[in-house]
Amino acid sequence: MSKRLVVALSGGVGGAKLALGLSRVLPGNDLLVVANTGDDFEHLGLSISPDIDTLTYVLADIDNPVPGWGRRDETWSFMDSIGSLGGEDWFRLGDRDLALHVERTRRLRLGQTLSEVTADICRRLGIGARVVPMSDDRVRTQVRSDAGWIDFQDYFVRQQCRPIVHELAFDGVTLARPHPDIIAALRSGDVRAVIICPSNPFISVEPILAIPGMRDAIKASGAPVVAVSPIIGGRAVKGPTAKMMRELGLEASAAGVAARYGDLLDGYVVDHADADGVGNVSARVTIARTLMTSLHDREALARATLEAADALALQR
Ligand code: FO1
Repeated sequence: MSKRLVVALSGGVGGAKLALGLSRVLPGNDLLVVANTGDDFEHLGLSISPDIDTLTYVLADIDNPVPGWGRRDETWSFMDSIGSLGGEDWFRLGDRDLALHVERTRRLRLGQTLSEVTADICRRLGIGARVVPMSDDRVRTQVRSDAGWIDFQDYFVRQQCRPIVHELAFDGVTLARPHPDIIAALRSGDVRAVIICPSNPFISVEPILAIPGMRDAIKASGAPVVAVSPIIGGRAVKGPTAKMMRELGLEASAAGVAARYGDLLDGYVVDHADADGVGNVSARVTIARTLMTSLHDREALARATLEAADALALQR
């Protein structure tokens, strides 16, 4: 009986594209997407989980494909009004999107966990795959710039990634427990592959891997671990990955990202543009088109990544 569960680690925009591809080539209950919550923050009195929401909207096919976050067919009356009242309007919350943050905040205040709220919202939006926060405990990515430590969204959105990044920290991560559903899946003996989606390795994937026990559980799952490079041709497809790597003194390349994941990787999927730069990557390299512009691209990359994992499993 072949193993069926696929566990995908994902952040926001880039990772969500591959998560969608995986959700379309796998039966719904065979995919468990581990969502980064290090980007979460409290804003306007609301508990906001950007990567969970991006994954949810993308998997429910109600995402706004232009920025990659938020909902399509959005209106902005709340933002316009909050601005005219002198409130903070740098973090753009559309009227439809706002309803999710208000409802999540209400339920969390009633004592529901982030994962309970996420599961119910995914069910209501008709999502077949499981979206599970990496932990129900609080983890907050902090960025140390010349001006000292700043919250992630302040760096990423309000300051548009301008500050120089000297260091990253995941506040609370040492006390965070991996969500039990993730550990149960990894221990099931039924995992076909662990996929690290092409999200920013530092801000989206490392918070997940930094949770005590997570890395060991992935290794002990017996499943091949395959990452998809978020760098294409030495430039980050979206977001500050390449800039951040340079500022952190790391090689801003597909090989640099693989080195960051270290011995966790069995396989690594890179774009044709980086084919000759990954000679010294210890993981088994697969060359594929990793730029995902169409739905077909998302599905094709998902299939290529699963095939790479299956080939590795045959070697075991
Ligand atoms: N990113 C921006 O660059 N500007 C925004 O105004 C913005 C609003 C926003 C609202 C809801 C949401 O779920 C995500 C939003 N994002 C915005 C994206 C978010 O900051 C990033 O996607 C992640 O935190 C990084 O992966």
